[in-house]
Amino acid sequence: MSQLQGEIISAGAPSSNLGNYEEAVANFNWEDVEKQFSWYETGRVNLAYEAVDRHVAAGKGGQVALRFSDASRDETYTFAELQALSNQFANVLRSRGISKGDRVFVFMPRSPELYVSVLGIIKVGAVVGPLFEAFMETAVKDRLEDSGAVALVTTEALLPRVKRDELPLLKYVFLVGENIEPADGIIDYYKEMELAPAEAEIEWVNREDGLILHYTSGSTGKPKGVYHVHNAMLQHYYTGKVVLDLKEGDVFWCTADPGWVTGTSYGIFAPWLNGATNVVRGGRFSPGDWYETIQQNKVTVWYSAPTAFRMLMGAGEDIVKGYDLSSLRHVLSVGEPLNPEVVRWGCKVYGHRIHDTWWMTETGAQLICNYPSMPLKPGSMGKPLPGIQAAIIDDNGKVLPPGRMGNLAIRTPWPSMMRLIWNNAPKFEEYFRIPGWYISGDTAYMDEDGYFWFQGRIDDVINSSGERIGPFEVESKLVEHPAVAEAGVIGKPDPTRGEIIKAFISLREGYTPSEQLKAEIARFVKEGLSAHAAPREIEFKEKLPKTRSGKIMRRVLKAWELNLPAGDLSTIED
Ligand code: 6R9
Repeated sequence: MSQLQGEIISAGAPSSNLGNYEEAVANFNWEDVEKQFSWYETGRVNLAYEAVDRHVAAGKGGQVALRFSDASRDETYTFAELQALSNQFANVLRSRGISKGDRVFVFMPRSPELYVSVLGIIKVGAVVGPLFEAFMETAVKDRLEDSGAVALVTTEALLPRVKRDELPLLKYVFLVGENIEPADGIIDYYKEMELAPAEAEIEWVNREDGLILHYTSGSTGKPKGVYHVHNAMLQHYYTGKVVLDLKEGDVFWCTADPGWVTGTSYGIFAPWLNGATNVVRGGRFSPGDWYETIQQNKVTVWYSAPTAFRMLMGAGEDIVKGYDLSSLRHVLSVGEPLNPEVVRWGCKVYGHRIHDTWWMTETGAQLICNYPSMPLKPGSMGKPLPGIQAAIIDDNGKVLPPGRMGNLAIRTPWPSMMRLIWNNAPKFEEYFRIPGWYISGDTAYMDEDGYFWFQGRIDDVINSSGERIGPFEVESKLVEHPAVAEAGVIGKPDPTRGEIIKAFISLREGYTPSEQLKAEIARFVKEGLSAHAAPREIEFKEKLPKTRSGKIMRRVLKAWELNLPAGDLSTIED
């Protein structure tokens, strides 16, 4: 067991929304959460209505919903304005016959149009498919093809990455940009918006109807479409209340991009379901710009990731002194293990505990968290959300006692649990192979006080800067390069990014290893798949270790890299 476990930082805010943790757990009831929504009385469900229109109906239409800024724009939108704009986009979609259950993707950098589009798609009952702006041709095509997307919202700059001739089901592209030439299937976003009425009928759906399809990586196969339903709003709302601790008047900033689940569940749904002002900052990471964002918007609640906090720590304490960060009340983290050192630094430099939270694309919302009212153990992910039962179980489903490492598992179901993997029932069932449990793929242990401690992944999934990368997707791209015979990809530990992608490659006949070839291969992945999936390190090998069935043994590559014993080699080829 970790010797870190003894360190405790006392509760920050006993008067937070959750209040006493044990009492909240004992008294918890999801029906009490349901009562917060208008559909508890009306029976009419739509997440977009609850996130936006409900606040307007309650007389809060003039409150600021969105504060957007990037290098060229600085804009503010009230709930009433968001309501009107998302109605307009819903009308644009309807005029093209797009309706309930259709998959409509958004592929663009963070912008007000992105947020308006997501809300409009949900308002017509269609399913949102967010795509990260760094995705290149192959990544975009795989996702649009698998989901059978009928429409896409994108920008002129990103359009060349959409291979429309290979996507027969993709009927419409709504293009955000100036001076757009309408062509077949290409629709001028701004022009249509201008003509569309600002009132729209909301498509009332069932709680179990589709909301969003997030593609994420596993260790094998192509990315999986993780499908969530409107019912997830229960947990988005509740975690927004008790984990983000959102209160009337809060200004919330989630630094994640909506291409990833944190950027939708917490960059869109949780803050707006709670009526908070949502800050969105476009552009790249830079410590000065980030502190400026907090200062300028008077951010009160800030949700980011360990890599970002480590980079801010690397930028030092002096730069912090140049900004007024006194608006901050609550700071949180997600995506990868949060180092105790970073938590201590946060206490010292920001004067705030950084609250780690654990969850996954598949879980839809936070499950294991640190709460403002609970003592914090640096290095621990915290305790299960009230209403959630988490446990460490062995491979047969036996619950293990405190201190024993095993599978981190969650009792099924919970409101924001994924409802299916698109087109892949066997993959979905793998997560539920032990009756009554969801198997996360993470390993952890629970201590005597009920705190959970992350240990690692069971599979080969790579976590670089909090982004999940499937080694198979990268390997598949690598072998498309003419010089590459075989490729094996692993996560190599890295002090800032958690892990970086390292590729072991054997070359085809006629190619000689060189630094130039390494750079060219890395660029090939960057341009074909996405920048975050490109290997930062490449090592050429004569031969890669393989099983007799021809599978590359990443475990052996990892052992090579870390100078560890390679373990059981009984299945190796030679
Ligand atoms: C929300 C999100 C999920 C995987 C998960 C785990 C890792 C997330 C963590 C954490 C340690 C935490 N992870 N939170 N590891 N401590 N607090 O990140 O979703 O992109 O699907 O990644 O990320 O390994 O299984 P997703």
